[in-house]
Amino acid sequence: MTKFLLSISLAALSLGAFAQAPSGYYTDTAGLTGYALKTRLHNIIKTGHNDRGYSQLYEGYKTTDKDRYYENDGTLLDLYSEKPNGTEYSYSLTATSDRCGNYANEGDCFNREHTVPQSLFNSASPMKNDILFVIPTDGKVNGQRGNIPYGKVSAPNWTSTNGTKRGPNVSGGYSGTVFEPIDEFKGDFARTVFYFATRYQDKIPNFSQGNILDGTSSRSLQQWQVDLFLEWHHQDPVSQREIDRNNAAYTYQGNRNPFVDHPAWVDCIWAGQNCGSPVDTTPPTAIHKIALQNSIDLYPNPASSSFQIYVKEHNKMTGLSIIAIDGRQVYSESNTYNNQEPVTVTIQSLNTGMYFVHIYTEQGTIVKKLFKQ
Ligand SMILES: [Ca+2]
Ligand SMILES: [Ca+2]
Repeated sequence: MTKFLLSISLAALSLGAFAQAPSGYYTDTAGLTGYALKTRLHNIIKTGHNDRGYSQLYEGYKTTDKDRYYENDGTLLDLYSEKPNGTEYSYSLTATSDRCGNYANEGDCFNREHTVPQSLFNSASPMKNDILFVIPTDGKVNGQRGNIPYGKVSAPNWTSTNGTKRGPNVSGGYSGTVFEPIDEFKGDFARTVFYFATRYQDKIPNFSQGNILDGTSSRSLQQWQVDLFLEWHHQDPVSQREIDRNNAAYTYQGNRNPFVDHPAWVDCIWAGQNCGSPVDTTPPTAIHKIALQNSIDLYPNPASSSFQIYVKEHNKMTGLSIIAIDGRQVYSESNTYNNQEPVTVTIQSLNTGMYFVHIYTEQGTIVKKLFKQ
């Protein structure tokens, strides 16, 4: 009856570009809480981790750290120099001349920043080469940080052009000098350090602790760092950038940051809260609704000719419909969907504007806004 020539096809994963956590990646985590959950995650993310070496990081960054969110121009997205509401100097991901090298000023070159300093593990592999916590940043800003912890600064003794600060810590529990990223990326750094604390929990007792680590395989981080990163984790939730980066890193080195995939696990492990989410099967609660909403991603959005629906491992899609802003249903479909592949929906025939995509799943209906351009 509908004239709209929409079609749904199950697109094959092409070169892993649309990779997501494969079904079963987080197997045997159900029912685990606290450090038992952390240890299970440790074993999961250690398995399949393929150390690509140090020089390959620059190749990896071409897929993990491309700016598709701010300038959206395919240059490097550097968390130490990005101005979310302004223009900053730009680095090419392909020109080797933009890689440090010597620098005198911000904007001269970028290099590889160990968010947990490599001095703590004596620059040993695979830590030194792990793209999930070794990120590309401006050389000058990286140098100003050195190997000090992240923390909160109120009286900076140095500030970068995007507002990243260095100075005495005021977050409590530590009185030394710390480094504070901008608000936009505070949660990103928190989840990155939580990844490190989980991936390397077996080695941490043998590392230098550096006012960051606590020498244990359980909590792994000093309490003041836990308190700080829990705050930043809540203040700055997981962004599309982090989801995309996690997928690209998985393609690059074969493991994932579980705290980008399941933010509630941060609370369950380090705060003793939220352990029911996202595999909670109890009646809907606010947390369950958020988990349900987060179990589906729709990308790209806005979309011109087609978009894709990604279903995460704890849910299963059973159908969808698209509703125009005046309430007309312009498409509906049900099918047997394979969770391991994104569902591609062709929308070339739709007029530009906003639509509501109703995605039916085994755990309930999810409504997402879609902008056709
Ligand atoms: Ca910018
Ligand atoms: Ca963020």
